[in-house]
Amino acid sequence: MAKLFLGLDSSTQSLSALVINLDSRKIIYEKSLNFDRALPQYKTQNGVLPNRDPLIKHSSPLMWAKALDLIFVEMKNDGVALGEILAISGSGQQHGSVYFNERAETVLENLDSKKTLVENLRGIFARKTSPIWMDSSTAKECAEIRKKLGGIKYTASRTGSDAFERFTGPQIRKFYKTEPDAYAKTSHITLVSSFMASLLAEKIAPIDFGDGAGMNLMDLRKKVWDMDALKATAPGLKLKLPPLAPSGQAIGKVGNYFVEKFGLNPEALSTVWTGDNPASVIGLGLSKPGRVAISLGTSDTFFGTMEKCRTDENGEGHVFGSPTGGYMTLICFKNGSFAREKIRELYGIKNWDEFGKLVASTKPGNGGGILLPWFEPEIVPRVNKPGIHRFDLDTKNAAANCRAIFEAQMLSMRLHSQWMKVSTEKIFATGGASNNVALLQVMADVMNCCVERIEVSKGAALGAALQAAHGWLTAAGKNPKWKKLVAGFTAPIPGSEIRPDKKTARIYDDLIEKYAACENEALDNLHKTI
Ligand code: XUL
Repeated sequence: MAKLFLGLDSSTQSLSALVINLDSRKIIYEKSLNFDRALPQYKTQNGVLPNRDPLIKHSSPLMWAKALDLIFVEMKNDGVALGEILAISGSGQQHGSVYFNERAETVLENLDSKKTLVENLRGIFARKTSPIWMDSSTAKECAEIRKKLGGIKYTASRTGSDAFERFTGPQIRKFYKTEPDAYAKTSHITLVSSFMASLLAEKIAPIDFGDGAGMNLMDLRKKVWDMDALKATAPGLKLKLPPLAPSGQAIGKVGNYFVEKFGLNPEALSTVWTGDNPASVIGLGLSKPGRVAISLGTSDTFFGTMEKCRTDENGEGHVFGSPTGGYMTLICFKNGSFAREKIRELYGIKNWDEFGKLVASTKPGNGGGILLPWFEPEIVPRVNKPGIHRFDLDTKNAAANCRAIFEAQMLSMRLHSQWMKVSTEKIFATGGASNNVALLQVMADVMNCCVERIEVSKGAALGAALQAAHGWLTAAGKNPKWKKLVAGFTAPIPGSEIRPDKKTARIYDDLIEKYAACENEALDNLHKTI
């Protein structure tokens, strides 16, 4: 029997499945199901339910459950040898939360395979919708929690991050304050990751140290629920939270529902899921500190692993438990591809090829021209009042503005990742804009580091499949090593290496000072106008 492992990734816009064969070291199946297109009855836009308040971003846990049913139907129809899968793991969009009532445990233990998952799960939610990571409606609750925990530095050093609007603790606090009756009727709170794992295991699944650190509720160093943080968030919270556990740890056998309905092997293991960023650490082969990934997606993220736990005193970056052991860092810049697209639109640039050509036609450093591209409220640095700011930059010069936006995004990453004190020896670039060579050259020069491209569309799902394999080997008493396990699966795209130009890199050593000064000036002005 082939050694097959299934990884699922429940992201904002889609549910993806990826199957690996550990013997042949091949990805043998990949499928993605887009929520808006496959499940229009839930009326989401890009996976989010419409809301009049632009700060509120919720989604539907029933839609995620429906997608789980559908992806198994797809796998079965596509002839995936479901009976040969030895273990399943997964990853979910981070921070989102699901609220169960007291019926949930019994219903989960008795899922009826003659019904759909949605039919089974009706009536087990204490809150119909789930706040997700894009929600920024909890500024007040963040301030309250931060104050009770002793300020930014202390909150960050204790829980891994300052209190952030999208983090689960502030979201729970808002729920408790605005819907106290529904909060009182909540018996279990899960994350997106542990919700999906609970369906597969047919019992409330643990939360792992990676996703758990995205809640402002876990003591990062001790890896237990932090009683002060819990108290600062909402009363009686400890009883509503599942236990914490390492990702990939076996929860038990996969539930009967999936065995009877889709022909899964009754001996297959169901394991603890993690967040999509922690899973990508595995899927991108970042277990070695010094290798970082820059993902140029909806939001741009910068992440990598750290052996020692170090947190950001300024409270901009995050530290999570890494699924490969130790810690991982993550900095999330909200104005990623959206801001790049805005500039493209603004200057009527046809496509990304042309955008890249314009960047390449200008000189590195842009003659000192700087653009702060905060089209949307920004996470790093914190900007609540969107707007763009130009310094020594001609608004009419399209090419200079194209260069300026990407230089600013890279300079900002360099500036705001200094607290990690990780000396970067290789950057793996992923995400939509990473196939633009002109942009990658700017990345290599600003960071003064070699950049290689790696296919990320499957980064989290691949990480999840490898995590399933790791969990299965561990449960079998083996002592799997991550380096060996991921070998062959996580290679960068051959020939994609871009080296920094040493002379150009020096230009950015100077420009970063000016960038920091411009950022400070813009932030000072913003604070004056708020
Ligand atoms: C990380 C974050 C996002 C989501 C996207 O803190 O909020 O990257 O995990 O799914």
